Parts: sequence; structure tokens; C-alpha cells
Amino acid sequence: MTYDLGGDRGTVVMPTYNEAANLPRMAELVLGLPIDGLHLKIVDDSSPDGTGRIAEELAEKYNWDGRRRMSVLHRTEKDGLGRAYVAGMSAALDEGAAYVVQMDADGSHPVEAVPRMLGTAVASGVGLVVGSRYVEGGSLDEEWGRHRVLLSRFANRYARTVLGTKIRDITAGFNLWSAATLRDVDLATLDSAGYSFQVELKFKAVRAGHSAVEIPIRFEERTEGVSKMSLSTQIESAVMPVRLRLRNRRG
Ligand SMILES: Nc1nc2c(ncn2[C@@H]2O[C@H](COP(=O)(O)OP(=O)(O)OP(=O)(O)O)[C@@H](O)[C@H]2O)c(=O)[nH]1
Ligand SMILES: [Mg+2]
Repeated sequence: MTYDLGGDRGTVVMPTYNEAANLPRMAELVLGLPIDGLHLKIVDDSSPDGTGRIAEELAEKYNWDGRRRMSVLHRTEKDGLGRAYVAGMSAALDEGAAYVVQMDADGSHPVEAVPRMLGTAVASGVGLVVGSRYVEGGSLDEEWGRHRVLLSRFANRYARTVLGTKIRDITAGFNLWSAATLRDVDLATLDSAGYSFQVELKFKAVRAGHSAVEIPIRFEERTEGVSKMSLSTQIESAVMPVRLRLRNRRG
């Protein structure tokens, strides 16, 4: 069965930095989904491994009959996951997307969950569907070492406690947003450069009155390539929940 977005368009925004080994497979999986009107937008920060060029070649391949299924946003330097998302999501909204999905390029997020996320958003009317590792039925790749599992769980619990939110996977990077929710948050006002973007955007959406639904997903270890998590992004992630909380108190 093919899911038909009707006149509405859905855009998967995928930031890439040195993901040449993963991108062709990811594009095939996303554009092979049984969803009419689904678009894939790559946001590449001039990856030295040629990911941007590969993305252009893939776009040419998938846009063969005059239909624009895939596009590439090139940025001049590595500027952080959060800023890449702000650029990609803003472009998707300008192009008329009704739904925007965030997804990593490294194979960690299960592409086959996208129709389920979309169905949940359409059926429930919520503005945010979180692909969650921490609700019943969700799981983490067993290849993740104990240290990393504990760190991820701690980061989540820490951000949830500081912000007082009910979302169980507040640091999740696999989410579906309605255009209305993203417009209400006003992407241009987000402060996060890196991974804390995930927490900041969810927090601001809920604070703006939108509700979230979490659906269980299995998070896989990246297929190829290396992690881009740096010390500065980890520090930003540790500080952001406290900053958001303090600002929210004052405002
Ligand atoms: N455009 C852009 N993409 C980025 C940047 N940093 C990370 N990414 C991409 O964002 C996604 C998530 O980054 P990862 O390095 O996989 O981060 P992670 O999933 O927390 O870490 P691993 O589990 O070790 O892979 C991947 O698709 C990266 O290529 C950036 O500065 N700019
Ligand atoms: Mg990853």
C-alpha cells in the first residue's frame, strides 16, 4: 500500500558530514518508501570526503522524470548539526512541506518507521512524533558499550529533570514535525549549534503548547564512518537544559 500525502508534502531533512559511505543506501531507502510526495533534503557542510558531490549525483538520478524527489543544500563549512537542521528545515517550510522528518545519515534511524510516524501525526493531529528509544518497545543496539548506554540514559534523564518534561527520549534525533509546530517555534531563534538542538527544539515546541507522541524505535549503531560528536558539542548539551530552564523562569 502506498501512503498518499495528497497535496501535502513531507520532507526528510538529513544533515551530512563525511557520510559518503552511507548516503547512497540511505537515499535508496528513504526514496523507496511507499509514500507519495516524500522529498529528501540533504544538508551538507562541504564534507571533505565528497558527500556533497555524491548527493548531487543521487539527486540527478532520483529527479529523472522532472519530479523533484531529492535536493541538496550546500553550506560552506562544518557549522554544527543544529545549524544544519535550522537551514534544512527552514528551506523545507519555504518549499511548502506540511511535515518535516529529521533523520541521521548513518543508518542509526530505522527508515521503515517513517510511515508509522506520519500515520501517527495524521491520525492524532499532534505536532511532534518522537522516534523513541526509551518507551516500551524501543531499544538500543547491543553493540553500544555499557559506558555509552549509561551516558545516553544519563543525558536524557538530566535534560528531562532540568526541564521538567514528560518526553522520555528528549535527546532523540529521529522526529517528525508538523509545519505549524516548526513555524510556532521560529527556527531562527534557536541557540544550539550542535546536538543540544534536539532538546531545545522539543522543549520550545512543548512550551508553545504543542503535544508530542512517542513511538518506539530501535536505534542501530552507525553503519559506516565515524561519529562527529565533539567535546564542544557535549559541553553545549550539558549547559543547554540549564540555560533553557533559567530563561524560561525569567520569561
Ligand atoms: N551538515 C552537518 N551534519 C552534521 C554535523 N555534525 C553531524 N552531522 C550529521 O548529523 C548526523 C548525526 O551525527 P553523528 O556523528 O552520527 O552523531 P551521533 O549519531 O550522535 O554519533 P554516533 O552514534 O557515533 O554516530 C549524521 O548524519 C552526521 O553526518 C555538522 O556539523 N554539519
Ligand atoms: Mg550517528
